[in-house]
Amino acid sequence: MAAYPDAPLRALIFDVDGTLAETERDGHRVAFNRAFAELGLDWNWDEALYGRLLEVTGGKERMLHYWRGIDPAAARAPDAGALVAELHRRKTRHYVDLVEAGAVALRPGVRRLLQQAREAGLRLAVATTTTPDNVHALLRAALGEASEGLFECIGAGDIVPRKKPDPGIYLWVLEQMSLPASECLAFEDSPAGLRAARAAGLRTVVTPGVYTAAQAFDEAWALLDSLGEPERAARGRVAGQPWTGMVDADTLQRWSKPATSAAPG
Ligand code: XBP
Ligand code: MG
Repeated sequence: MAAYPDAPLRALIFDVDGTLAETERDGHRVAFNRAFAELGLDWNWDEALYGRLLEVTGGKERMLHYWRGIDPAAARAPDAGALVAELHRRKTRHYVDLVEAGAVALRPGVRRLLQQAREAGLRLAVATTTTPDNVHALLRAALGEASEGLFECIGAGDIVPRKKPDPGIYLWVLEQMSLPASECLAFEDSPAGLRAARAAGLRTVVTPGVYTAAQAFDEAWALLDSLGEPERAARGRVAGQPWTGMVDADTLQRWSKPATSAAPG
């Protein structure tokens, strides 16, 4: 839109947790608690506490942050990193089990938009802080065989040294795809994700979820309650204008053209 008036839209880059699916409350949180119990820790992350801990992105980073809060000396001991790594290995296994058992579903409009975007010739990628195993498990469970080759690039986890809000994961994906940020759109659900995408130069569609609905997203290019389905339109604003409808490949292309920059159709 106004920011990149002449750039064609070539690719969509999706965050995973909170954006493709509501994975945090019934997936990641439960998996962390199972790992804590397995190793005999009395840590228990209830829904409210977990919401606060989400400000720290990355599971290992989140655990270390929590541990430093309740027992700073132990969290700084030489073997602390090894315990966090072991907890995280177990947590990933539990998360994959939960996802395979159907604990999380795709958010409204996600499957539809992914399919339509591919049919329309848009390239698709993932940029997430979560572990690659988790991404593959979610895509397999939610999309089955259709997930194979759907995303040409999956940027995930420790492939970059710093997690969101650092832009590193988005910059890595753009480099892999040999695309400038001006020809791509990012999809996010959180303030940290939006900051990362914006710092990489990406216009961003934000669909806040259960943990981020009350947060501010002033920098979002579009802010919508979902991507919308035929029977349940998305609502929100696009480029500062109120908007209601269903986000599909045609809509995104139209929004990207200068003629519509004043009034998203
Ligand atoms: C998601 C996260 C992740 C998951 C945990 O952030 O913060 O850390 O909660 O995943 P975003 P791991 O959606 O902004 O990418 O335990 O695999 O790190
Ligand atoms: Mg997210």
